[in-house]
Amino acid sequence: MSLSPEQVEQFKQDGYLVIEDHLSTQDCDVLRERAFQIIKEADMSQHPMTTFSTVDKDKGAQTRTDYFVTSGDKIRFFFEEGALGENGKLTMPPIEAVNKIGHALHIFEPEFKKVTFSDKIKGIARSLGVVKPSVPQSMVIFKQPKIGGRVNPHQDSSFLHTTPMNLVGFWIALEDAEPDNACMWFAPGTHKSGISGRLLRTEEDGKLGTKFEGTSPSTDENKFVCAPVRKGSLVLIHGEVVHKSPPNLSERSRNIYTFHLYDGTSEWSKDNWQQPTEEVPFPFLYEKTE
Ligand SMILES: O=C(O)CCC(=O)C(=O)O
Repeated sequence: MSLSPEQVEQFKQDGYLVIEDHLSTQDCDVLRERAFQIIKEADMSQHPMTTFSTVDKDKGAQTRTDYFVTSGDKIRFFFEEGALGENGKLTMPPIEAVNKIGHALHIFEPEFKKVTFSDKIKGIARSLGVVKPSVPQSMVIFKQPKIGGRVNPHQDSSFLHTTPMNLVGFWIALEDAEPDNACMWFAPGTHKSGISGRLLRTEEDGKLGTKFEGTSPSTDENKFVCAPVRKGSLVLIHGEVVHKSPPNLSERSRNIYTFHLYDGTSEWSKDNWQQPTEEVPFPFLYEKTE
């Protein structure tokens, strides 16, 4: 239930690590089915993407910002740009249009909680020397057929920043992820030179917002290697490694479940877009004494 010294070394060297057969096919299907069920059960009529259109653009934009910035302790839905018509409304059923669900599946959804707080994950966190692994967020990313949007090169610690930085992404393929259906690409070694920018939470005149300070990583395209993985594989993503995924132009989806953890002995930045709330503090996988 832990990483071998070679795996730990590989992770330190490359900034990512593929672990095959982390979940069984059945486990993956349970998570996928539940994710689709959550969408089916949701009342989308009140979603900012569906309630606001051209009528009041400013109000609509602010509502969408609020919806995102306050989503850390909730289960919310974010749509593919390619699923929106000119009036800002969905042109297809939500189940085909959702880009991701976030960000508290690991809190409110038992199946996702079980996978996040499993002994295997605890063992991996221990192997990486995490003293007090704290889980700020989780997501299902659907990468829908044909319209699954591009994810530009980025470093996760730009968005979920701690001092010192020690964020790790746990990315689990719920379906095979291959070059044709937009598997992940990593630039090995780029985690060794810090982050190039940060997304900051802002508040002006009582209005929440975000701004990006610094730049996006300018990593040479030739440095990226693709990381095709089979359904059930877990990929560990160092918070500072530059990674991306292309649009999914294929006929098949590429569903994944991901969550992040950081060492709770470090400081969660007060200007991160996501903040723990009194009702839902960031849970720990274990405390050192366990
Ligand atoms: O799954 C993807 O395409 C992107 C995921 C990602 O970049 C992340 O979890 O940081």
